[in-house]
Amino acid sequence: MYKELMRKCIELAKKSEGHTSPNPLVGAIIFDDDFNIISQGRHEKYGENHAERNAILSYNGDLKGKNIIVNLEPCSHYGKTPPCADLIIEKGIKRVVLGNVDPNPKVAGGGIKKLKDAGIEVITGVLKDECYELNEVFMINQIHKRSFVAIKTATTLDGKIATKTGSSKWITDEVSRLEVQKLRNKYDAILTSSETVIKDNPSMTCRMDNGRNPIRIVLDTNLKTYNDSKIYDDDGTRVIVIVSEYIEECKLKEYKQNIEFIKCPLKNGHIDIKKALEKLYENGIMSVLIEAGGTLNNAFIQENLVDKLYQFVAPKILADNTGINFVQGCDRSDINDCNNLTITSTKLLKNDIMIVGKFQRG
Ligand code: AOF
Ligand code: ZN
Repeated sequence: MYKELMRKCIELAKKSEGHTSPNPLVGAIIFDDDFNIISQGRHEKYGENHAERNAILSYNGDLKGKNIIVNLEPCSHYGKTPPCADLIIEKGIKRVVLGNVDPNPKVAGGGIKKLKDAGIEVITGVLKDECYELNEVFMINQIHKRSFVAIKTATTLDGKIATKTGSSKWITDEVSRLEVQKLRNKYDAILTSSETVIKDNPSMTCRMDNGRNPIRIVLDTNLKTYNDSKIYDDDGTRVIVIVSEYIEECKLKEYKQNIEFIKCPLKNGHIDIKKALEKLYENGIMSVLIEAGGTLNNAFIQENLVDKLYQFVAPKILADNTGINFVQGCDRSDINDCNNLTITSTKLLKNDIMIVGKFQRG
């Protein structure tokens, strides 16, 4: 029964996708000993009430002797709101069931300790893997102090993303493309290359109902993208262009006012992508979805900077030697040199397959 309720907490929390960063997705449900749901709440938006507080405050009656289930340990610190653990104790709740311990050093077991010291029963680890996956971005941010990085690609069955002339519209169908919109809604930022901006002139916005635009990031070492590229439209969304540390100030001034420039050291004549990611994390970007071509995808993969791959595969075979691969740039003759992933899910969409894989990354 706890598992069933935890699944509901996860679904509840997911409704806030795209709105809580850098904070976690959290859902909380209050229930009685017969597992009847009394109240529920979620963390709706960054800076607002935590899930437990919303679940507690949306019920007017007495909560003495009731139970609460939540995917993340209740907090014990004074942040934007007072500690949720204190409120749970104050309301006389007798049992707290949770998924993950909070890795945030301000909490890190402190919430559990507070509850236990007050005589409350605490059950931990319910659906802990599913709860961790829900907050994979927050977990990586807190544990490794870096951004979570994913690649999204749309390929033919033979792994091509375009013909040599750049013809790529459309490989996958509209159902796959809607899934991409959901990803854009979920990630803090979309990152692409100057080549993709020049070739495809993408807008990289989220056109899903009730969606929100991700921050748009372009890697443009020598600033060769056009100022009137759609990606630079001033629509109130942050736009960041990462350029060489040697770029002249006067060149930056030729571009639109809404663009934030970040100067970055180079490595072999290109932006040092590891350093670029560090700078993005310093700039508050907790998760990055790379939507670019084979060369940039490969650069990130070979430097072991990717956590996750979303590959949309269409039932098409391009069968052209000169077509562009979704990762390219290596010269390998030994099959043992492959980059390996673990497939975490596959989903048959209308005509296409969505493959989600994880890379081994510290
Ligand atoms: C949330 N929502 O439902 C829970 C959180 O910035 P603050 O003061 O709101 O505190 C954020 C921290 O509180 C967050 O990093 C996490 O450790 C803890 N729990 N946060 O935003 C919630 N339960
Ligand atoms: Zn809290």
